[in-house]
Amino acid sequence: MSDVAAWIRNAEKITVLSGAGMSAESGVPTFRGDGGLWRQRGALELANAEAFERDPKGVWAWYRWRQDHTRRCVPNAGHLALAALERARPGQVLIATQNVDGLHRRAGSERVIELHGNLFADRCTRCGQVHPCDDGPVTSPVTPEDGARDPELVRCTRCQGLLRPGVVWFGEHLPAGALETATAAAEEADVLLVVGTSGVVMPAAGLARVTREHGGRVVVINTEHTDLVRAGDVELLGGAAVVLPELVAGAGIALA
Ligand code: BJW
Ligand code: ZN
Repeated sequence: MSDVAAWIRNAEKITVLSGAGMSAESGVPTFRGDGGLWRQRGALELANAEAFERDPKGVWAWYRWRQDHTRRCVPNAGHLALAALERARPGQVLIATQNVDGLHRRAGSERVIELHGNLFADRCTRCGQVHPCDDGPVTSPVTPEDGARDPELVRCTRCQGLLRPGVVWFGEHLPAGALETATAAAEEADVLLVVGTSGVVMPAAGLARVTREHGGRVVVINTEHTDLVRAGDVELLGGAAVVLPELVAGAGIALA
């Protein structure tokens, strides 16, 4: 831990790759493992284009629930520590997140690349128009227990096309420019913090290799060991909301 804090203190560029475990202590469920179930259906069963084509209402029910649930979640001490790090080192920190929950920005981080889109940016399947939905009231339209009610299918105000969640499903391209910006940041990074991801989804998981190949240090922070860890990396086992504040404070940066 003290070595890593010293690397952070001395780094000119710090990049963060975050995954679902980053928000676990905020109460946002992860995808894989015990947390990834909704109405007895696996998250990955629902988070894909085929499921949406087959059963748009069923998939929307899950996403409306997630929108509603996520609005009630607040950034945890890990998100806040990364925001403090960026405030202390403006222009030197970039977060490439696989998360669609918006919690890094709500914590105050500004240089955030959302590799897998955003939960609150519904998009038209026909014309691509984005319909932001992040300022609505918390309405509890559907809960996991509420199996009977289905959400309304919303249509685009411009072309009447069906709206879909503004996220990236398997087989779909990442948002324009997102991977390029994240890759450049991984190349430049003196330190890459890989936080709370199982590291099985490409191309995000490949960013760790990019940093290693360019001579940067890779620090993997996770509650469990993952196959992302390679010789020369440092693995810090623990929750993101515990490890990140310790690390940032250890680098001499005030958290508040
Ligand atoms: C804690 C903790 C705590 C718990 N503290 N830690 C190369 C090789 C092979 C396949 C591919 C390849 N390139 C592309 C592919 C295909 C595919 C892919 O990767 N497949 C593999 C699975 C085999 N990739 C794609 O399709 C991507 N698109 C693409 O590459 O486009 C290019 C292209 C397109 C078309 C033609 C040709 C090229 C798109 C990937 C989209 C992923 N989408 C999802 C759903 C998003 C929508 C939504 O939110 O609903 O993204 S899937 C899901 O997995 C979600 C996540 O962002 C992503 C990663 O999951 P993550 O974040 O790692 O979560 P978990 O749950 O897996 O892990 C949580 C971790 O936290 C665990 O390790 C815990 O231990 C830990 N943890 N509590 C710290 N408190
Ligand atoms: Zn449209």
